[in-house]
Amino acid sequence: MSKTILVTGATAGFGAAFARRFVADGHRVIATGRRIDRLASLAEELGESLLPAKLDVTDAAAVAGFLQTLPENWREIDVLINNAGLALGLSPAWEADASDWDTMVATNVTGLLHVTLAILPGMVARNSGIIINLGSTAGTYPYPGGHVYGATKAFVKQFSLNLRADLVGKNIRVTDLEPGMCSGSEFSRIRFGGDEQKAAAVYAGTQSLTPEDIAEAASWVISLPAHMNINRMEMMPTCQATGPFAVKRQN
Ligand code: NDP
Ligand code: 8X3
Repeated sequence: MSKTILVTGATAGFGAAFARRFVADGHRVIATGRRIDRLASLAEELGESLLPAKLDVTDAAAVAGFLQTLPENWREIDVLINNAGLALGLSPAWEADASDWDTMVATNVTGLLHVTLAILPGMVARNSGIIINLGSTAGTYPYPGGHVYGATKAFVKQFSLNLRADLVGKNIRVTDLEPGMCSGSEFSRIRFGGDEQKAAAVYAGTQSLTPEDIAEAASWVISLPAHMNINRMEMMPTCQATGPFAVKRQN
């Protein structure tokens, strides 16, 4: 059955792949983000099943009033994909930029919370809905320079699980989707302030996950019978694994 799906951060990477996949699956997508030109191109590509709408998830007032700005027949959201997010920097914590930390928390944590609160009450009133939050392997496995980014994703994971605690018995599902290394998005370019070489080096010599792989996983989650909740879904490319504990030895 065709669903109405709200995707945050649909101007690039996973978000654009979600939009393409969900429309191909026969759903309607509200594609949001800050770069409206990108959303207009997606609308041109995908036709009337895609509604482009500007939304900065860090703008609390815009998020709170967002549903009311949509055409009336687009306001009942069946599926929310909380995808907008970013990492900034990879230097050790003591060399980090406080404003980068603030932006990551404002987007990955506060923004995700506000969007959830704008959409969840309608789902509860209809006793129907699916929320997929973009967590990350970084929310479980620490790595040097991952400090605040990983911590925001750990928050997303626990928030997802806690939402289910509130929603037990209701027909509303919540999944924390936790990809590992994934190329083909703007993630590393944004992390390294636009430095293409540094970004490319992250994926050199790997066959990383792709945004289409992540969309495949989300498409499956959405297609499941209503009584099945996937709590967490962690995925990595076969070239990646969790390593041993780091041990710093004295000489
Ligand atoms: P991209 O950088 O390609 O896409 C990020 C998207 O988030 C863009 O569409 C951007 O849109 C949007 N965004 C950023 N800030 C805001 C904001 N304030 N308001 C609204 N939208 C915003 O990254 P990915 O596609 O790789 O990442 C998508 C999600 O997946 C993120 O949450 C990321 O943390 C997570 N993730 C990524 C992994 C990876 O390896 N790539 C692995 C695991 C998780 P715009 O700038 O136009 O607003
Ligand atoms: C993105 C994956 O390992 O680059 O969440 O942090 S990682």
